[in-house]
Amino acid sequence: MTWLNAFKDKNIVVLGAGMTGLSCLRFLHAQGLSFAVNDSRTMPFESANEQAQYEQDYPNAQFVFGQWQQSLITNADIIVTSPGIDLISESIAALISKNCQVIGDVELFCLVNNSRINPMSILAVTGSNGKSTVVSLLAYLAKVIGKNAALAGNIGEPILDLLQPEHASDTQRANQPDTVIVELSSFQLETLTSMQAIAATVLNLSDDHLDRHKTLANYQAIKQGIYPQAKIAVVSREDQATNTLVTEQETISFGLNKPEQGDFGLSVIDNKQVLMFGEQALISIDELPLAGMHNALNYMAALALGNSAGWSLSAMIENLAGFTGLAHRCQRVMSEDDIQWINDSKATNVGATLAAITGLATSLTSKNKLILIAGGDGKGADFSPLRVIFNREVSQLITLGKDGAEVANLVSDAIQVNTLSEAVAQAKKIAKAGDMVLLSPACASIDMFKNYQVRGEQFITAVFAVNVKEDSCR
Ligand code: UMA
Ligand code: ADP
Repeated sequence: MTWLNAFKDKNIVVLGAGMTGLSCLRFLHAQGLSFAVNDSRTMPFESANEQAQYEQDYPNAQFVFGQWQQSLITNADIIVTSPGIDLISESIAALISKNCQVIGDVELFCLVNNSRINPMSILAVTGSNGKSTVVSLLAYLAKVIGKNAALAGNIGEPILDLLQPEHASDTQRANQPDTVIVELSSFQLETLTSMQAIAATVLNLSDDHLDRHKTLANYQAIKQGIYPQAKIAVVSREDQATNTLVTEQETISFGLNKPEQGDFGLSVIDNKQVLMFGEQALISIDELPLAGMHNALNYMAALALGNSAGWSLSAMIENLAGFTGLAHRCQRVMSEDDIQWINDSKATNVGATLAAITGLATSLTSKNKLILIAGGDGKGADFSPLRVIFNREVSQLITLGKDGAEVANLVSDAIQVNTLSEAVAQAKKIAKAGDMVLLSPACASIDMFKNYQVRGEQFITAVFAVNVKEDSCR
């Protein structure tokens, strides 16, 4: 209960009224605490009616919208902030007093969880790419092998929603999961210091969110903030930059070469690439639905995390093939034109697009072309790591969006278009049967779409439209 004592009679301000802010509101309300919710947007709710409903349901909360409220923030003892708010930005940094405790929702979860008699165990995942795939795979494995685990964090499930209040009944407590599989973004890690995970990993690192974190070194340091109190650090042998700060704890490593005892890796057995745990052969990767070496690494990271939690390795291996992946990640779009249309809209950074091209180009014969649609909001990233692979593997680059011109400059003959449907129509003109058209933007979608899902769905619709048009011309 120490955390609750530290919160009682304090000026608590929740910053942001999005998914995170509202989960903080529900949690603080359930503890009987009073607090304010400040959002710089005038109407963060869908409508005035929704706001009125919140005001009625949460009388212990004061809602202040439209600007950062100076008096509120300056007088706060505790600020619980949302990940999308850049606390270093000048508009807010100057308002926060030196004595104020600034925490994120995941930190609040950990403060509470650490103080409980039976805390939930935590498996924590970060990295520039593959987080959602790995945590979803882990959640799938947990379910099929009968573990009581829940998925939370950046994947879209605010973690505080998993906590039962202090006064919860035994039945309510019994419904609580015993393990949390948490996906953490760099934004969430910035305000997190108290997490005591059973195992934690930084899957990989490539330029991302540099518009906020400024330098790759700073971004790397923030990502590695996942390790300090983890019992086991699950580390990549493919990218030393992911684990320069791992010091004292036990480690399990994963990588594409032959592993040491206790680590995960690959070995060629009877001409097949086989997942290995030390000397033990686990499963051939051609039996697994998620293709590409990046997914081989994702499988290993998930197995290492599950293994750290004491889950049976053989039970996980038996069920590995049952997980068929998430939408908008190198997903085939059904069409009848014999062109392979691939939706990788979730490739919102350079590393993801590199992985997609590397993984998919190997499946094309020398006669087939790869046509790539890329561009969007680059978030300050350096696109130059894509130059070599674009020039080697991509027959035609088509670009769009805010940073489309910068992406186009990587090759000599890119076509620049204004809309995604134009990009698809251009690709359709060029592609022949057997060719592949890949949407893998290396950029965020927010310059043109609500989110990457909408971008992916519009791609699917556009592919469908060019196929229908073709049919009606026959
Ligand atoms: N807001 C302000 N001022 C600002 C910025 C935001 O008032 O300067 C307000 C907005 O008006 C809005 C609220 O803050 O009302 C939104 O807060 P938020 O941006 O933190 O978003 P949430 O809805 O709380 O969702 C967050 C994560 N969003 C971000 O990190 C941007 C979600 O990740 C996450 O799923 C959710 O918490 C639950 O944990 C999304 C994401 O895009 C998917 N993550 C990035 C990524 O994956 O690359 C990091
Ligand atoms: P995240 O949650 O970190 O954004 P996702 O699993 O949603 O990761 O995948 C995002 C993008 O990264 C997709 O385009 C996917 O194909 C690609 N990807 C997945 N795993 C990896 C990996 N280990 N390395 C590089 N790219 C990856």
